[in-house]
Amino acid sequence: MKSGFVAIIGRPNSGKSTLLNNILGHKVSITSPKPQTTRFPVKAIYEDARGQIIFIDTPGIFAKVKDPVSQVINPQAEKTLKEEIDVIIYLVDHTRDRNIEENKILGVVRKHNKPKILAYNKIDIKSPSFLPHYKFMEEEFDKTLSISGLFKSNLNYLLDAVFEYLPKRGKIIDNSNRPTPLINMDSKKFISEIIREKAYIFLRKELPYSLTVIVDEISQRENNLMYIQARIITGAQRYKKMIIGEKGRMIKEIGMAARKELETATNNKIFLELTVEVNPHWYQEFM
Ligand SMILES: Nc1nc2c(ncn2[C@@H]2O[C@H](COP(=O)(O)OP(=O)(O)OP(=O)(O)O)[C@@H](O)[C@H]2O)c(=O)[nH]1
Ligand SMILES: [Mg+2]
Repeated sequence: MKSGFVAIIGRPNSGKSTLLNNILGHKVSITSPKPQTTRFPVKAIYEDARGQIIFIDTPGIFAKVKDPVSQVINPQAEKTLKEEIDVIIYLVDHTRDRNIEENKILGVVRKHNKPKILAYNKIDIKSPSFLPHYKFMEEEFDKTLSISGLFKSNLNYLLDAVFEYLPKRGKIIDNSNRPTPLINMDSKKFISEIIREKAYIFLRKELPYSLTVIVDEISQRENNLMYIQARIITGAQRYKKMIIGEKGRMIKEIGMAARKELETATNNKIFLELTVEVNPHWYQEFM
């Protein structure tokens, strides 16, 4: 059999987390239409008759590193590539033109002498397409594929390519007793991510970058009821107001969407107590 570590890298919003979830057939990494959704490398196991892959979904590398969130998450993606990686999947969103971000990532990838797969993602979208602007990259990669992570097109070819380049080796992680393919998240962290995802989806543009979510308690109550207590922590009073929304409508919407998804995932009834707190140093303390 074969096994190894496979990093998925690419610009923010190129579809890395969507791809990982759809390869696994299991949601492990949150996704949203806003860039910089993933904040830390998410590791998860894929397995079939050919062997075992430990996928690492990385935060998209951002060109501007002035804001505190990018300062924390940018180095994480680069650090992942310094760890032991057997294959790199570089996702390109062909619907957006090349820019400084893309150059930065290409620079990071170039330093690696491991097998590299270039995957043009979102091929379900025909126009706009900047594919010709990326063609020059193909010669630096061992293989080039076109995929749609969202619609699961050509993911089998992507997996074939990954297995082709993985070394012959036994299982890296014993997954016989694992409830999920996720490696580096416990249930508190996973639930906080689901809540953060809903905040990304419902809140206006800049706001998601100014918050984090902490789950303080998960307890099993009678009649299949799971009680979850969580806090959204944000940097300023005015953000708190926006997160709560008029007559509490926004926080209610975020909470309801998170609860529904968690109920489906756990097959439990869920009571989610969600509050909002201000802490100007949240990114130092909680990221
Ligand atoms: N049409 C189309 N949309 C896609 C595809 N893959 C992802 N998307 C959308 O692109 C957006 C970003 O997807 P994510 O998976 O969150 O992207 P990401 O690369 O993980 O982003 P960061 O974590 O911010 O770096 C979401 O709105 C996805 O639904 C695809 O194959 N086709
Ligand atoms: Mg992501």
